Amino acid sequence: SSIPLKSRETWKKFAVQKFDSKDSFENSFVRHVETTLARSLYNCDELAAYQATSETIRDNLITDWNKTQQKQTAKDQKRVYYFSLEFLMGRALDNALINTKTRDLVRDSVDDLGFNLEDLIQKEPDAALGNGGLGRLAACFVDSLSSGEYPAWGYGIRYQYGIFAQKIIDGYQVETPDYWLKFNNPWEIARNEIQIPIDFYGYVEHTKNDNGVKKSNWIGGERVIATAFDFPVPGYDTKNVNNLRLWSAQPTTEFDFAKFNSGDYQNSVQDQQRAETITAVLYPNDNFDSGKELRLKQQYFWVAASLHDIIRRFKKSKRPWSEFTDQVAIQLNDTHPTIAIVELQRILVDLEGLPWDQAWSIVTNTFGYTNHTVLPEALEKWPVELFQRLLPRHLEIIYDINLFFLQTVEKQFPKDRELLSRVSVIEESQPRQIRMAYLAIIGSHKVNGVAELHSELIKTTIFKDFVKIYGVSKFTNVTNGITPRRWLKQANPELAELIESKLGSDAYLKDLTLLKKLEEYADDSDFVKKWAQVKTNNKARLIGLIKRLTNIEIPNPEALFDIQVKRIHEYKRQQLNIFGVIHRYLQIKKASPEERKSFAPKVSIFGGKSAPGYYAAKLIIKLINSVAETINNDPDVGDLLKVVFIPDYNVSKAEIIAPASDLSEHISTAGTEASGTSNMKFVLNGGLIIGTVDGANVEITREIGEENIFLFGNLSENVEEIRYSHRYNGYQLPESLEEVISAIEANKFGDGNEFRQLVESIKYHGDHYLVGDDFESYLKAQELVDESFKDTKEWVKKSILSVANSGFFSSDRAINEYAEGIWNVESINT
Ligand code: T68
Repeated sequence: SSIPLKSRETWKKFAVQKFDSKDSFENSFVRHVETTLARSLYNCDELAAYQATSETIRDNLITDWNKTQQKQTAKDQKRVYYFSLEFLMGRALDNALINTKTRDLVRDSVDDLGFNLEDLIQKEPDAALGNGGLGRLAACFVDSLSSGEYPAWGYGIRYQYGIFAQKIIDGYQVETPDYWLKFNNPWEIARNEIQIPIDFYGYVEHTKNDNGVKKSNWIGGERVIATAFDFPVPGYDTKNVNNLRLWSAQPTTEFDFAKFNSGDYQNSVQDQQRAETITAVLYPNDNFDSGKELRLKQQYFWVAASLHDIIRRFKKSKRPWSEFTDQVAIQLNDTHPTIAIVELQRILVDLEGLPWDQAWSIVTNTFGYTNHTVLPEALEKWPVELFQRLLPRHLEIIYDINLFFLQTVEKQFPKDRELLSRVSVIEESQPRQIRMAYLAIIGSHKVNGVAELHSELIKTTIFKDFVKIYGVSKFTNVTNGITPRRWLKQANPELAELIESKLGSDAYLKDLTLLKKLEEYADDSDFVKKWAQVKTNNKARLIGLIKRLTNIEIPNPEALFDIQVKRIHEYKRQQLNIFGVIHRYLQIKKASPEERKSFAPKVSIFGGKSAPGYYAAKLIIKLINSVAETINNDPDVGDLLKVVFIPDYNVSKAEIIAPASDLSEHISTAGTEASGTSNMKFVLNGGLIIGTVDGANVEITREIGEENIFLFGNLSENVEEIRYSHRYNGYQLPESLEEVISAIEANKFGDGNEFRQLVESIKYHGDHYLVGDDFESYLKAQELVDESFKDTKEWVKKSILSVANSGFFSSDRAINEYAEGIWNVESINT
């Protein structure tokens, strides 16, 4: 479908020009207002101006996107495909302005046109197609893949509803739908011409070919169409623009004529409509597997469409199948896309006619699997019966994969029946279940955890047997990272500017280790003063957000801002934090007016969503709000303590919150938080951390120095024996925590009865998350924080040194490690 040579000169004459001046920007802006939006200068509000601005930027991105794809096709090197059921992208406009370095020009231009850029940026709804860390990691990774000029695509689902919007009503979380596509979305390109049929249900036909070789053929029973939406992903300071392709489900245009002719028109149309429900809504659970049929349908739909696309691209190159793994690397973001392993094996064996072993070697060399959790309730399992109905041929293939795997294990460890049943992909439970993590390990050439401690833990706990079988080299670590473009330059422009003034350029945004040079200024009093001023300004910005969202006034911007924002989960222990706040409150109440003067003023800030069906997490939200209500209205407390719950925590709010912390909390029970990434965001923005020895906190400590972090609590190696001891020897909560619980029970924070379950799980039901065991140590660490904060100069010095040594936590570094150690892929310019 390419244009004949004789016409190409004409094309080239009119090749699209990118805007590169105020004139050319304004020209394009007005054209988009008048044509794309069909409006005029008499009828252009901020939303329209946001859209015309975005359309203009988008034109530039698409121009570069096209060239990038041509260049990558011409070079024909190995590509990476990042499969993720979640991409928590947030807003696109500001990020595109920063990455393409057009922000100043665009600010001046929209000013000319009668608008304020900051206001236009706020008009964009977040693309919130993810739950938390896992989805945001995928978003940081596609930014780094583009910035590092890797030939890479992201593949996911274009949900019509992202993570729900959270309202707080009477202190309770109330979920409302996030219909983010209400207005035209300038950041997506609908590829309606791409229509991939995806089948479900049906049955398998077993036949033999002319040579007597067995053949299997899946006849699907229900068909939907996958259509593509492309999101251009611009790299920083490069013309490289990669593609994020998200799939949307459509009904087939074929009609059920049997039903139609039998007079059942209504039902035959309704069946078609059901197709759209597949990509309607993101499942709102973080670190939890709910096992719903529609979720499995989402997974297969997305994975089958993506593989179809990848194989079509591969076939264009006319290479033999033996070269597939020189061309394609696929990374599985958690087990959610594990069915891709089975689907590729099915395509190669059933449709392409490859022998099983050859197909299986292609499959295993193609995939890499990233694990994000050790929590048992989060490990995916699917009932065999469900697979039998929904994907009958895939079930057969899983049985065969498992059979061949168990045969090799049997050879290696003869007569160890226990081992065979432990590592079998099929769990012989009632009902029988398929263990997706085991399938992912067996079908991949590398398995990685997301922080050092976590990667060690998976080798010694949940995947121990597989280390014995495959050897330790199959298991590796890639510590998570975050993109400094969004999380420093975009979120904290003042700090970025101050840093640039000392480093002499913005090169640190591509090589974050250059921040190291800031160490030289940790004692420079002028620099220290400016550094502190930036923090104060960012706190003022957050005070404004809090006032707008909650109507709570923060009277004292000098107070210590202590922040915990992340999904609400018992393992993340927001309950420990709020109990600490209550303890502080009780101390203030007990103190005389004279003694009260010695308390350091503090603002305790929370934010985060609970899964809609997670009762305990919802109770924690209610408790935080009830405590806030009491404390904020107690005249004895005054400015000494304020408690805030910021509703609807999301990416765009995180951009305001992360730069404003003095202290942030990363206090999971040791061994439960695989990595954490907000810890990295807060450190990079000059906040100090209070945390447990868990996830990436360990490496943060190593990088920034233990004198710059407030660690506390039991170590992960002791957690199991403590739990065991709780169960068999009983346990006693510390006095300090008993006092806190008594205050709750005495209705000091609304009806104490309401929080009974929360209290009882700690007091009587084993205290699984070790809140009691870590409480005193937590209070001690908080005392050290108070002490430390009094010495402003020392505190700011810690802040500067932390930022200077946080370069390791760039997602650019993480992506380079994946590229070299797992994908064997090179940047396009090497
Ligand atoms: C997070 N996992 C980890 N899961 O909890 C966090 N789960 O420690 C880590 O830093 C981050 O991944 C990135 O590696 C999640 O966010 C989910 O959101 C999730 C979603 C669906 C099902 C299970």
